[in-house]
Amino acid sequence: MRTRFRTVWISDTHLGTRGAQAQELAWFLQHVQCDYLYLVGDIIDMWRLKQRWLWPESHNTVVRRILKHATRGAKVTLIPGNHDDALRPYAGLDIGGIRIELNAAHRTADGRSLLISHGDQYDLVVQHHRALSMLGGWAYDGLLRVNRGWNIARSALGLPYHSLSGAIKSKVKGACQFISRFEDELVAEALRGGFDGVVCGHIHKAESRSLGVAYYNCGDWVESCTALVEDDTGAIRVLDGLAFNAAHRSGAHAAPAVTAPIHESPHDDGDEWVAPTLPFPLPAVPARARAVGE
Ligand SMILES: [Mn+2]
Repeated sequence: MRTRFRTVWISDTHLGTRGAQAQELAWFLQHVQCDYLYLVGDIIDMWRLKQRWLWPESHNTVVRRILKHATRGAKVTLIPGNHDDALRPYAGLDIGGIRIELNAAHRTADGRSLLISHGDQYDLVVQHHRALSMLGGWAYDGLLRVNRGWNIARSALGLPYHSLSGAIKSKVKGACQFISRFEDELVAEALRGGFDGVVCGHIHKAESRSLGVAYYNCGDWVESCTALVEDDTGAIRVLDGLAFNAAHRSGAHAAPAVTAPIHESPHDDGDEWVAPTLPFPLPAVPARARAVGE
């Protein structure tokens, strides 16, 4: 049984890293149904994959479930982030039913227009100090490893999950200033473009609030496991993916879940999958486009 939303946004899944919560994400993707699915950047962590190849089967499962949404008729849009900026030259192309765009515009059910962007273009650290931000990424990965050890110890003692790295980040004053600066830049960009709001990712901090225009952040699937969802009235909220998954596992979502008919075979559980036609060889990338995201 799947829960229907009009739109689902996810970002910062960082597939290809050990921190990626691929099993939870695959479960989530299997149990939602939507008309629009936006992948708001840092979906595949190509920076890390370049350093060390890591691709467990669960990461493949996530990719299959995303493609499955496209074959079921959802409009799937991928907006590359800084960790998957190698995809930026392919903006404007359709690959396996997934539309790649540098930024996108979304019209909500209640008629609002939203700018959708990963957001790193508005992060001055990433923009001008790529080497520095990669070092930051390395430090961040170290923190996540510590966080995993911390929570293995906590669960052994019967204590609930606690995000150590989240707690440290939210207490660091510099991080707070960095985050509010990032939010201000994105809100300003939305205002410049005449949008009613902005949807982004990048800083791994899920959010839904008004900063003059609506500011939505998808969060991530490394620590917090969050998504943004829009219902048929146009209301958008942050969804706790782990709570959603737990409710589905316990059957709590079973009855009222899907309101719209799903046209598919009763055995369509999400894993059997027909390979999409890829436009191989991929078209040559114009030299100018390569500069994007550097
Ligand atoms: Mn990012």
